[in-house]
Amino acid sequence: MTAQSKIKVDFATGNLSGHPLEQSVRTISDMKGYYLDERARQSLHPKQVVYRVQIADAARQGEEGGLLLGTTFIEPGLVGDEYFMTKGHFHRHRNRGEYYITVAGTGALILMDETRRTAFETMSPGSVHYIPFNTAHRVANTGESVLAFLACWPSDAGHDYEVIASRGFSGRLRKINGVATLIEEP
Ligand code: S6P
Ligand code: ZN
Repeated sequence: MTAQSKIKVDFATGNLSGHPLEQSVRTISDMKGYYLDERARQSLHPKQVVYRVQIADAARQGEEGGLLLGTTFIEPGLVGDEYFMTKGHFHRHRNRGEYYITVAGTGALILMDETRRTAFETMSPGSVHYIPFNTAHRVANTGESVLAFLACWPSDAGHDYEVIASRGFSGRLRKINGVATLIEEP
């Protein structure tokens, strides 16, 4: 007996199609507090999309032993000298890792361990990134086109946004003289 998979990935764009598919959007107004230059953020249209996330079979969230698959699309853009980026999170269950695979565009995966040591890996089509457990992760679009990446993570990982929302990462990725540079926070 053969069965047809219900979800498909378009490897040109990263777009998932089929169902069940859950989609969410983060706009400039959702990113309040995440950027250094709050006036620059306020000068942008509040409904400007920063990123979108598609998750296949999102109902599996919370299920022990399962895996989730999703695509994130980050628009190109800057808030002051900081790139459009995801909020970033630790997994609620800290001992859960994740894979990111870049499909389109260029960017940076910013990683911070629990001692607040921050580093980044550059992302380009085909690049594979392993996010170890106990590591906060955020992606910034450093290019001129949409950055799309696939993610695969344990369904029971959960998300802890609190630490990042309140303390941020210990470094910010900023466009300095045209170059993506990680600047340590004082
Ligand atoms: C989930 C995975 C991604 C992110 C997405 C948006 O563990 O890391 O699907 O959720 O890239 O980022 P954030 O920080 O807003 O969840
Ligand atoms: Zn994650």
